[in-house]
Amino acid sequence: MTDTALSDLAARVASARRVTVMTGAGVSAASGVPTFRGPGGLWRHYRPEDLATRQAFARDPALVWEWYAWRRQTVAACRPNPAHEVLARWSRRDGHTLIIQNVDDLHVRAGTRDLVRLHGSLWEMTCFNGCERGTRSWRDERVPLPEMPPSCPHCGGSARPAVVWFGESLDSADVNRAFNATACDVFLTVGTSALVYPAAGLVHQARARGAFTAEINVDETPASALVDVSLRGPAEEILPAVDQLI
Ligand code: BJW
Repeated sequence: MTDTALSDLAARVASARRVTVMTGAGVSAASGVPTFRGPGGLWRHYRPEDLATRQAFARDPALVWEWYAWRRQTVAACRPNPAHEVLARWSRRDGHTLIIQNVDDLHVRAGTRDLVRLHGSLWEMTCFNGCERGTRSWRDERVPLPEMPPSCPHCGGSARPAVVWFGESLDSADVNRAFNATACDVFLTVGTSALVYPAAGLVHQARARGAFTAEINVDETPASALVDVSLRGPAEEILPAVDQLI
């Protein structure tokens, strides 16, 4: 990463009318939240693709809830880091949209305004059986959960985390908002492996619609070759550096 790349990105963000940022698990890594993939990304010997599905939950709800309970406990002890804080400040500017894949709520706790949440929240639940009242999510921030696995307060069936698993559709209103936000001057993708769709397709959309595209990541991703500038390094250092130059 060069100083020129940093100052180029800062100048683009400063002069843009519309800036869209999309984050992934890497933005919370410095807060102590494990990422999904890469070193330390596995829980026991399971991959997210083995646990984050409706089929996995139907097969073994206790196992899947054990994973979520462990993650809730981990996240409860974490605090937003400088990357969340910069993005929270930027969210107060007109024309700024933050799209998040993270379910840890650290962007919310940093004070971000008006974000587009693609994959739900660890702190909300719905009814796994889809009972009428349980299709609307409810918030439960208790750590540890008093009942494992937890049940739906409406029908007594299984409760599930209100997150989007593989093979499930994202909320169409959120997808529309995210798609609309790809009509921007600058599209910046931060701390995501750019492997999971439809989120991973947004940077392609933004580029096709004429945005200047940039990536911040400690490693190369499938988006690296596509974007106009790829800044290699930790989000919690690069975002404050860009912010200082604005
Ligand atoms: C740092 C750093 C630091 C570390 N600083 N960086 C098109 C093509 C192919 C497949 C599909 C497709 N369309 C749909 C699919 C299927 C599927 C999919 O994408 N599969 C791929 C794996 C191939 N998608 C879906 O099923 C989606 N649904 C859907 O499309 O519905 C329509 C449909 C239905 C039926 C059939 C077909 C279509 C739903 C996807 C839901 C994803 N859910 C999860 C779990 C959420 C709940 C939970 O948390 O438990 O979301 S999976 C997991 O991956 C989580 C994340 O949000 C998501 C993305 O991961 P992320 O955030 O990028 O994290 P990592 O760990 O992968 O990467 C971290 C990065 O940070 C790394 O690059 C590090 O280098 C970096 N990093 N420290 C900066 N300090």
